[in-house]
Amino acid sequence: MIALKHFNQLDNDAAAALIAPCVAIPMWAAALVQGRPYVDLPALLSAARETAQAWGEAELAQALSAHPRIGEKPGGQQAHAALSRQEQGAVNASDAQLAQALREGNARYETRFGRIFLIRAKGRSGEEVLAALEQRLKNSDAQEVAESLAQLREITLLRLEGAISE
Ligand code: 2AL
Repeated sequence: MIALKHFNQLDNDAAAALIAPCVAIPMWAAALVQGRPYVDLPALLSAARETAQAWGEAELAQALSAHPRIGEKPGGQQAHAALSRQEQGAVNASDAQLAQALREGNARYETRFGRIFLIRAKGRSGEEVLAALEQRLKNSDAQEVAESLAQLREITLLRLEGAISE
C-alpha cells in the first residue's frame, strides 16, 4: 500500500509498475500514470473507472491471460498470483464436491464462450460463485462479454483501492 502523494511523485515506470498487477492491460496503467497528479483518492478512482469504460473484447482477452480459473488458486510469487489467492480466499478448495462442480462449470463455460469464466471473487463464497456461473451460462454472447467486463472492472478497482491509499 502506498500513499497517493507518493504515487503522484513516482517516475512513470515505477508508477506503472505499481498499478500493473491491478489488470494486465498496459494501456490502462499508462493512462492512469499520465493522468497524475490526482488531488485525492476519489479523483484517482473515477479516472480509473472512466478509463476502464472503454474496454471491449480485445482488452478482456488481454486481461484474462493473468487470471487463474476460479478454484485454481495460483502458486507463485507474482503480484497477480498473490492477489488472486486473496480474492479467492472464501472459495473453499477443501470441499471436494464444490471443487469438482467448479471444475465442470468452468469447462462448460469455456466450451460455450471460448474464454475463461471471470467473476469478482472477493466477498463471494464458492457456492455463490458456482450459482453465478450456472446463471451466466444462460447469457447470450453479447451479454456475457458485457458481464465479464463489468466483473473485470470491479476486480481492477478493488485491486487499485488495495494498492493506493489517501
Ligand atoms: C479471479 C481472480 O483472479 N480474482 C477474482 O476476483 N477472480 N479469477 C476468475 N477466473 O474469476
